[in-house]
Amino acid sequence: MAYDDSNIFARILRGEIPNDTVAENEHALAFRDIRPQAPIHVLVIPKGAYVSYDDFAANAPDAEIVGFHRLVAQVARSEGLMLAEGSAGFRAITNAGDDGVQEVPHFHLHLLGGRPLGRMLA
Ligand code: IU
Repeated sequence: MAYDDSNIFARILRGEIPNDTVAENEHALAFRDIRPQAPIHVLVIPKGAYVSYDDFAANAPDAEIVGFHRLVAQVARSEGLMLAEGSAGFRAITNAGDDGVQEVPHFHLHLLGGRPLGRMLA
């Protein structure tokens, strides 16, 4: 699927739409989901144009992949979700394509926590 830069997260990255930013680095932006599914629900997106996780993992430069994941860790730490620092846990997921029920076609990782999240896979 070709990347369409009219998607809402591309518009957030261009500063056309406000967002509740949690953290940012050279390669990625983290902001609160507008429809939170848990007390902590942060989306982390790369600044580059990738439709979905597989596109990002296959095509992003190494520095962007590392920068993205370091921002995930930074947010996990600042939100109190790090297991090594006493957190009860969290979930990190990414939806891809129609079967994955991906709503926004710019790769994003959901970081969820702050309550027991239940079993996800039946
Ligand atoms: P997806 O199904 O993994 O693509 O989920 C998209 C998420 O983006 C979903 O949780 C929305 O609540 C969230 N979101 C948002 O935070 N801000 C927006 O303007 C829009 C969607 I549109």
